[in-house]
Amino acid sequence: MSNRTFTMIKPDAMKNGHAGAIIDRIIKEGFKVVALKMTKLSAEKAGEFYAVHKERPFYGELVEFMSSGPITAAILEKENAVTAFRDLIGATNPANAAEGTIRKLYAASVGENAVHGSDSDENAKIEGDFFFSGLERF
Ligand code: FUP
Repeated sequence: MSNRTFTMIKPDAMKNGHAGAIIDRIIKEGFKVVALKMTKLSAEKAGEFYAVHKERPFYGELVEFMSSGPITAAILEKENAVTAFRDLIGATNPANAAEGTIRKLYAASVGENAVHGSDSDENAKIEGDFFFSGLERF
């Protein structure tokens, strides 16, 4: 079990001014931020990041949304980071997310759901490498 996961604060949460509160919550939950940057995905890069969903009906909207504005990307460290972080963000659809989770607090819909969290150790590594060079992680 790896102790790192990858997250993005998505364009909706960035636009609505929730980035600071979300990062604060993540740190208070015991995650250490080992890489952090604000950036903006091109449609091409967003498509590449979500390539696993290429055949899904929501892929076009997902790519459009994720390239619609800046995001904050981060690598987080904690014991059992992937599982612990998915517990903290809650279900993909905020309507189904548990009380107090980040998506319950800040997300409006399944499409615009405030944050991303890696779903496996393997993807955490792939996604962290997608955004950060070795010089940008600590
Ligand atoms: P999650 O791992 O919780 O981010 O969820 P998924 O990997 O299943 O989905 C990735 C992203 O696709 C979601 F964050 C939002 C988008 N999505 C939709 O827009 N509609 C859906 O029905 C499912 C996912």
